[in-house]
Amino acid sequence: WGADGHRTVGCFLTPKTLSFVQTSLGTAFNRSLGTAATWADDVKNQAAFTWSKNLHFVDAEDSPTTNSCSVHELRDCGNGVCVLAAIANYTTRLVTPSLGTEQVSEALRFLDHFIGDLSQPLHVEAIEAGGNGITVTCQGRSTNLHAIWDTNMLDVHLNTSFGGSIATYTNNLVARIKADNFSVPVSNWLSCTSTTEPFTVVDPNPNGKRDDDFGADIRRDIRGLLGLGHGLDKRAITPLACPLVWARESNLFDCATVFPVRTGDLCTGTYLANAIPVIDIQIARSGLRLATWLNELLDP
Ligand code: DCM
Ligand code: DCM
Ligand code: DCM
Ligand code: ZN
Ligand code: ZN
Repeated sequence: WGADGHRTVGCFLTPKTLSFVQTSLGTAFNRSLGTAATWADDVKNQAAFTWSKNLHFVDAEDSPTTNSCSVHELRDCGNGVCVLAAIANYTTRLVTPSLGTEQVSEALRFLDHFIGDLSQPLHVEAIEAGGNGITVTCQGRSTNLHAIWDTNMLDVHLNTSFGGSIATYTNNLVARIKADNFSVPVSNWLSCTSTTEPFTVVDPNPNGKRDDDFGADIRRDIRGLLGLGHGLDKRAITPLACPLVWARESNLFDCATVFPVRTGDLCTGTYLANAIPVIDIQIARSGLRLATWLNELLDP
């Protein structure tokens, strides 16, 4: 769902950031973060990019069906192959010009996409591969829980309230951001935006455990352990504090909204009605956070 949200981003970039972004993406991506946001999904099944497939999510090993939600950097991304480590990796690569313009542009496309993915609650959940294995009904058709959160409920929402127009929807989200018209004040969305603050091991989580409670083996050397997979593994990635904060926020919706009471057709009635405010705030929030992240990196 990132592509839709990231049409809102252009409005919040500073002139300097916007100029960098437009040049870096180039005409191949319409000089637009909205257009470029789908690239990472387009390439992940191509042989040259299969290594990136598991960077789109973090398999949080919690238990949303018993109302226990949590994300732990070390438990859930201990091997460094997850969306949290990917955001850290591409944040660094975006501001490393020595990599060359193509790699910097690729880093921007990945960040554009992964900050959107992180806002989808089922991209921060391990159960049944983020709900891909849970069969549900949507508008009379059999599909899976992950797919309706990625696509189908948003499509129904667009058709029902915005004439099927993504532009109308994103303009509405931008207006609501500017009017501070969401259940959580917009200023709170930006309480954690540092692009450099590292994740620290002594990291209290909602269950009162610490992230360093997950085994001596993974306690030894976080920096060394959290290198990305495949050909990237020689480079240590320092995981960042703020993407973990955003991940926990997403993941809490698994307990509050995604997993409870899943009966009947989920793309209508109460389930959809409960999902819509989550979809709206998560898409709006990820767009504004991406813009803020890019401004901090490219126009500090
Ligand atoms: N947009 C808007 N109002 C703004 C800024 C942008 O309606 N103040 C729209 C124009 C594009 C989309 O948001 O449809 C994002 O633009 P871009 O393609 O530059 O990402
Ligand atoms: N996905 C996820 N968590 C997993 C596996 C997959 O969030 N453990 C996401 C990635 C895609 C979607 O589910 O958005 C479909 O995955 P795939 O294309 O790998 O079937
Ligand atoms: N790559 C990446 N992140 C890194 C290192 C590399 O995404 N930290 C990507 C860039 C190339 C591929 O992996 O697409 C191989 O890069 P290299 O030959 O520099 O290892
Ligand atoms: Zn994705
Ligand atoms: Zn998905």
